[in-house]
Amino acid sequence: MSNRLTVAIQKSGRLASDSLELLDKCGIQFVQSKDKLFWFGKTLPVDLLLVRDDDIPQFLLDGVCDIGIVGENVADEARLEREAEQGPLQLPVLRRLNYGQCRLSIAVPETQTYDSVSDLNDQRIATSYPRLTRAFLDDAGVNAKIIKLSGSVEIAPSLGTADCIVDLVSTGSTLRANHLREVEDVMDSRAALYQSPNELAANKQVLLNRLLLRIDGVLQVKESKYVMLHAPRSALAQITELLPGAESPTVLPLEGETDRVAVHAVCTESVFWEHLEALKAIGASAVLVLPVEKMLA
Ligand code: PRT
Ligand code: ZN
Repeated sequence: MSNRLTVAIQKSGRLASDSLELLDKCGIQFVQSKDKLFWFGKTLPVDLLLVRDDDIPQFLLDGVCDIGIVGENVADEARLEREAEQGPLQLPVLRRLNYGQCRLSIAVPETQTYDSVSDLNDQRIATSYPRLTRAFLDDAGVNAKIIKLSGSVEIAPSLGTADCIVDLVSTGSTLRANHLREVEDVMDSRAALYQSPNELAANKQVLLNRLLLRIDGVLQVKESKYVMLHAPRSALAQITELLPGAESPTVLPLEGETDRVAVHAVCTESVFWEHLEALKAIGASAVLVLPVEKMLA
């Protein structure tokens, strides 16, 4: 049995480069094969499968890969589809990631009046996410006809093949261009790291835990900043409170000063200009905000 961990990610598309970058930042380098389907991990026993995003949930459920990165929208739809055939299934989420954010929304033609979800009764709804849509409608007690389309869902109302749609939205410009208006949020989604429900061998579990620690470090680092400043000793408590996401900063003496000290802290949440202005207002000076390269909690 292989002692290498197999990770499936999208080969090309919206999640591809962010997923590769995440693994790269975790220190995994790959030998890229010519067919670009399987990449061998050089620096850790972690190999990559590069596939269409729609295949990733199946690969996880069938144990073709150990872990995989895919949008929650795709994972949930696939799980519901499989559950309809086989009954309840597990597709454990290991980490929600900080990219691929979007929402699955119901949109109606701009000219159509819409007061509440009950207006969808007896409507024809085009979507690539029939299971998620059905679950939402069932919860809302709505009885509508779902038309499954595999792409170009947004043009269905103008073609007359549907009355409204359920589709992914990020900026909203596709809806606007098609004279559609968002009226309900079916789900919020982002890329997530999933684990196959198949049990992992102990040595692979050790490897996975190691990888997860690195992923946590990478996710933390994105927001984290190292902040250095000078401050009156008397304002230390207030200063610590103003530093976003910082715990017990390092306090150092300043040569030749008795009531001013240097404060160093790792802020794990975004540091904005407003934070710096507030720090200055209570006596901080020489404030420096530095990026953090790597972090291991
Ligand atoms: O080839 P493959 O099957 O692997 O890729 P794909 O074409 O099926 O997927 P891809 O790469 O388009 O999207 C992969 C994942 O990215 C999705 O499953 C979501 O989890 C996530 N994601 C984030 C999005 C969007 N944002 C998004 N805006 N996926 C699709 N869109 C589309 C949406 O369908 C609509 O057509 O973008 C359009 C709307 O965008 P706005 O900005 O105009 O609102
Ligand atoms: Zn796809």
